[in-house]
Amino acid sequence: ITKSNILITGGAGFIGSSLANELLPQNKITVIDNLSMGDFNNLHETSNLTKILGDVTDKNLLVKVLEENDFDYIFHLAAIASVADSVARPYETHQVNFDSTMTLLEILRQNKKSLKRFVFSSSAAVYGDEPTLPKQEEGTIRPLTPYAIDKFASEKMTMIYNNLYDVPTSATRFFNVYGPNQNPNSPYSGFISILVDRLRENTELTIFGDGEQSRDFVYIEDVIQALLLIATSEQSFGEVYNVGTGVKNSINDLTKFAQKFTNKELSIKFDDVRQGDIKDSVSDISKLKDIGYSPKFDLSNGMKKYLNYEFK
Ligand code: UD2
Repeated sequence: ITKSNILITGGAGFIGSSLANELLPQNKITVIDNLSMGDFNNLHETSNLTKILGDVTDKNLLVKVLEENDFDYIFHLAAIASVADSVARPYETHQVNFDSTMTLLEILRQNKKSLKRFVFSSSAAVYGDEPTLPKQEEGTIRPLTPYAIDKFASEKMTMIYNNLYDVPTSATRFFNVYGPNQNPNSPYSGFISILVDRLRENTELTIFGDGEQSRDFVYIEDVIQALLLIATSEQSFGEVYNVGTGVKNSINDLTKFAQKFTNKELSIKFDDVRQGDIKDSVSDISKLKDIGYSPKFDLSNGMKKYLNYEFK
């Protein structure tokens, strides 16, 4: 994507800021973020960047920003990305994780302007504890938490606006994304960001369960590749895509790898399995491959790059 006008909600967060930084040299970027997990310092300062401190639940703000700009691409990445938080605060998280999507779509239905694509970021959470592996887009959906329900509803609404109202949309289902600038400071932060934080601070790591549970850990650069492909493919209108690597790794293997690579030994406490935790998760990425995706990072390359960045 070049010479485009782009809105990134949640653009100061982990995935949003990485996407913004990738696109900034060649495009004009507007970022909306309430800095609940994000940080404007994640973004490269350039004259192409407009930062708006605000909330995606603020309808007037969204109306104003879309009125004043003519966006070619909108990446809706703002979310309360915590499953547990959605269980504790279902109504508040619904406003962020669903209502904001609906508001944006509705503004666009009334005036698409030059919009080429609206990309919504959904989650592997929609599969719930469905045990069939790997998870396929057309496979069973079993959303078990307010978070998963809101992501699924947002995703479906995003597709329906494409099909019924010709708002050009697509959606992603992220698996476990990791890399630089992922905020480790919440108990529900990504495991890898917590692991790296514990290595840096020499503090105790807690592993919930026996550590044999596995996830499809996908490096941020591959996620950016996927977002750009999905936003620009002619095939992806009204479609949702798994974004992962297609390979799973256990929490224990990951912990061993990181200790070995950094030459540090962590003190590890094993605790009870986290409520609602899924045993194994891995994506089928054939659909994404069909539009040209080819992940550049396996866990070992990705972890090396991330650890080199953190321990430089
Ligand atoms: C991921 C997403 C979540 C949702 C979900 C869908 C992240 C950060 N979260 O949750 O938004 O999409 O997938 O199923 O990507 N663990 C520890 N110690 C810790 C932290 C975690 O042992 O300090 C374990 C945890 O119990 C789990 C695994 O590590 O078994 C991965 O946890 P996570 O929070 O990184 O991601 P997950 O898969 O629960």
